[in-house]
Amino acid sequence: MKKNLDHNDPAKNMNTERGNGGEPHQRAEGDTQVLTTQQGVPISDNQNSLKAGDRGPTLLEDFALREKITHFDHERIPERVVHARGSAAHGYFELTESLAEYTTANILTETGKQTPVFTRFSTVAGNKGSKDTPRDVRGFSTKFYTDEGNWDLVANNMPIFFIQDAIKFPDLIHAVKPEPDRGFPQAASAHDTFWDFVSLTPETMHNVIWLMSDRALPRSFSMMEGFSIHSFRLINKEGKSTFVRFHWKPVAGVQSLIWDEAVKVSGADPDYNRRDLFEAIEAGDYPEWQLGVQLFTEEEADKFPFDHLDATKLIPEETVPVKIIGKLVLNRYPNNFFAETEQVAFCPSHVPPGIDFSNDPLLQGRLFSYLDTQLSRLGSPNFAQIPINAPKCPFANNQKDGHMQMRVPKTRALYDPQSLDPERPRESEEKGFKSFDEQLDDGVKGRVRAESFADHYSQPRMFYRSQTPAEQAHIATAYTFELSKVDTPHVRTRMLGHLRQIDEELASRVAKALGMELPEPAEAMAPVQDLALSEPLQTIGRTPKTLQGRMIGILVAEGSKHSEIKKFEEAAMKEGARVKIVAPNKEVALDDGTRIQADERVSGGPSVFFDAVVSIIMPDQAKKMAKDSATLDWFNDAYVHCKAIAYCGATDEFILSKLPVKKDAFVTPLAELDSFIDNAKQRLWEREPKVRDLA
Ligand code: HDE
Repeated sequence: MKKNLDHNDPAKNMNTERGNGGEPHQRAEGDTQVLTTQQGVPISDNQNSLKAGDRGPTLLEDFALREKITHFDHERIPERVVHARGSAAHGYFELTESLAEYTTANILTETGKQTPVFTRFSTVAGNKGSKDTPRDVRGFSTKFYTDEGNWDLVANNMPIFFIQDAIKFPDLIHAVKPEPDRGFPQAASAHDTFWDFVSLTPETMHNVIWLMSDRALPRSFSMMEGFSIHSFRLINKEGKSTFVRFHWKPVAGVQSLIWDEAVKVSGADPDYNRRDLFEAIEAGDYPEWQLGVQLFTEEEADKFPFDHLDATKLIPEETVPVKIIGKLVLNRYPNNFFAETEQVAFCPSHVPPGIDFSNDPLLQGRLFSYLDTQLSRLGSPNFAQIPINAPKCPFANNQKDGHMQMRVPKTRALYDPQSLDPERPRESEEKGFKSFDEQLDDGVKGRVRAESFADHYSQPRMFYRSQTPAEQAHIATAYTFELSKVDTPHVRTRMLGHLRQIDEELASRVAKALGMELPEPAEAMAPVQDLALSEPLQTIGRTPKTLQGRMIGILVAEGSKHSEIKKFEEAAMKEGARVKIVAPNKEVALDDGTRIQADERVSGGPSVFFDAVVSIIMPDQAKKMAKDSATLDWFNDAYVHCKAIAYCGATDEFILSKLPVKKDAFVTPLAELDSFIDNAKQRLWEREPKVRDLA
């Protein structure tokens, strides 16, 4: 008898409309136009419950009502304990350089092949409903549906982590989450418990300084780097191992918000990054990254002035260059947020044959945690069968039963070895995953921390000193802001002691801005080294001159010149920017009689939404708008956020003249269209110290 293994093959159950796996045993939604119950019974009235008489009691027998309400009552599942707020997209990965010399994994050896992927970006500390723009680390997880099983590259947008050993993770997270007695602050590290913990845990200093940097405020998901952090292993045909660290490099370059902007964005649009991802994909402006690898041998690693198994250390690109091997393109927004973005389950232990783990003690703890937390979050060991989690290659095993089992194996023999069913799957020595034959030292069992993990200050020092002056000012200002929210004096003092080990000038700036005396430097467990500076750690210095992924706001009003608006729209879009029209009303009539619909009203579309702004308004309108604080903020904010502004005569006369806006190289009349377009590709950082009190 032919055995039916179809249910093991999600490819055969693919819902073609969505292309991301369907529901194996149900007709796809949309097959019928008639509303039905879960049992498929057609519903005649979805507006009124069943009652005894017009004004009588509702009847318990109304199964349609009970089923609908019961399902609704159970719609929520627990959110992720960390990285709860996330946004995701489908896309593909294409390998451009084969790593066949280093690994057998098909995904890293078959050039030109496109593998489907699902990528989820997240903040770490905030709840699922929190804002997109807190000062926080961002998650960057990618599930590659390879033909040898799923590979999850569960990365962050910073190349190092706060702690060296997984046993400290619950402490770190308890410290950063809202304080348990008061339930605030939400999605913020600026409070006593976080700074208490980190100031007592010097290994956190490197990630903390990244958290104080502009990297913690990404302008867009498509403008973030991603890092595996840990070293993994690649294993080749001969069983030889090479260490690897994975890097995502955004084609749009790394760009960030200014803190004041992030604060205002979070009020005006808590979904700022999510909306940007959605709108970019809708517009065909697909976010894209290069995949890079740092490859090194055990012998090379032995020469690094740090231990690569320590997740608080990055490997400078000058020490091990990043080799670009492929590209990631996100080109399809999920159809359903819950089914896909919420239910996706990433796990760093999902690797195909040819990729293996290192002994990084943080990674080792992660290999346990993700499956464990997902069992409680998704409620059943069968969550791997949810379409977004199921592999797209054939899969088969003897696992059975459990809540929400979707598979219906037709066999007597769900065990191994067995001799009753010759068609059941067997292990394969040739194809199967094998761990690297690592020769282990005969160490002594113990709760230990390697001495090679002891240097906590040299790399944060290297990071700070590698930044541009504007970035250094942002870092000092961020420490000042965060520590000003700490009420316990000894916690602030202890932090200043650490900053003295990182950089004396940084410590003095922060102490001065806080109005505090500098304490003795913290004790260093290992000598602090002056490591070579590394330019790729900068962001501002490396902003690409492009409008790709950027958004231009054009302010218009009744009677604005249509031809002028079109000129700016066309010039911006030609260079890859998206454009939004902002006006005092939702609809306006332009000078040629055309009625247009504004994307935003001025009060709902503040200039923090845009990378550069243009104002094309007639004098009567400008006079009126100059009385509106939202309009004044629109220009003032664009100016203090160092953006390019193109203005018309009326804007200049009635609005800019009322504001402390100085005509610098980035504040230009409409006639200078070309220089506006050029300026819109970056910010005028020289303006910043003139408009903001930086530490
Ligand atoms: Fe995670 N982390 N993590 N983490 N992590 C989770 O798994 C954990 C760490 C990262 O979009 C959880 O399914 C431990 C480093 C991302 O769904 C949980 C430790 C890095 C995401 C968990 C770390 C990450 C998570 C919570 C220290 C960067 C979101 C929900 C040993 C390389 C994945 C879940 C998504 C999620 C545990 C440290 C990245 C609790 C124990 C380092 C991007 O299992």
